[in-house]
Amino acid sequence: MKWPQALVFDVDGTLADTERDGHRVAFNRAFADAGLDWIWSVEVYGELLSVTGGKERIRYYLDRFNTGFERPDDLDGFIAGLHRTKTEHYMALMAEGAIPLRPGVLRLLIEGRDAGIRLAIATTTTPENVSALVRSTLPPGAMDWFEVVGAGDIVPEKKPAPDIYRWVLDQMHLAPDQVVAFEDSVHGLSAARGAGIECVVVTVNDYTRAQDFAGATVVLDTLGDEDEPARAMAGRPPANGMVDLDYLRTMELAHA
Ligand code: XBP
Ligand code: MG
Repeated sequence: MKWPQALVFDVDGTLADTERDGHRVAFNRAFADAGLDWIWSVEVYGELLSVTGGKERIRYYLDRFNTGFERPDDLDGFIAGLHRTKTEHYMALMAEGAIPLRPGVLRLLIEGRDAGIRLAIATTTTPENVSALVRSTLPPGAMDWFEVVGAGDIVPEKKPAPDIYRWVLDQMHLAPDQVVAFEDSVHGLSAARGAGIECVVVTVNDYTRAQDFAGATVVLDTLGDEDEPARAMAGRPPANGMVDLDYLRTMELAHA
């Protein structure tokens, strides 16, 4: 049987380095719009990333970093409203082309597509954010490249829970050992491994580089491109410097 049958991509940090200059900025703009004096610095945001999901992250901030804030009676509604505004700001940032794709992403997507490998997304971010990033970085109509997009609140438990990967597998009628996942963070790795899926980790920035990626099939700095070969932090790097289908197929042999 051909392996892998599908490539399943995380979005934030994996397709593009969106957290510091995308999500963080959008949160801060939403707070300013609401008249709040909250400012999430680069450092604080690094700590807030221990919780995935924007609404969950705001709640965590109030629980741990801003305990003095006088909470409105409808805290859920308040957070949801802030998060809606944040999503609008994030989409506007993407439309301006604020964040490029990471090296090798477009190359691997095209190779997979041309070879008839199925493509999917498994992310905790809001679905509109996925489309906004795809629209701003990939050719017109590229959302259709992804057969399944698992995103946001579609599952009750976000990463590191495996739910989003299980949901994607379910939609595609695939077993965990038929696909490979691409992640940039320990939460994403835990989610993929929890669903029994092999996971290539591409570290992205200071937020995730030092994390413990035990359980990853390989840990690389990027997927690699012609002019920018991938380097391995753990596991075997691709001989030609690029994560391509030939390289991924050797991973299956390693786990046979
Ligand atoms: C990404 C996230 C997301 C974004 C915010 O994690 O944690 O929550 O930071 O997105 P991963 P929303 O890359 O592991 O999927 O505000 O739209 O929730
Ligand atoms: Mg990620």
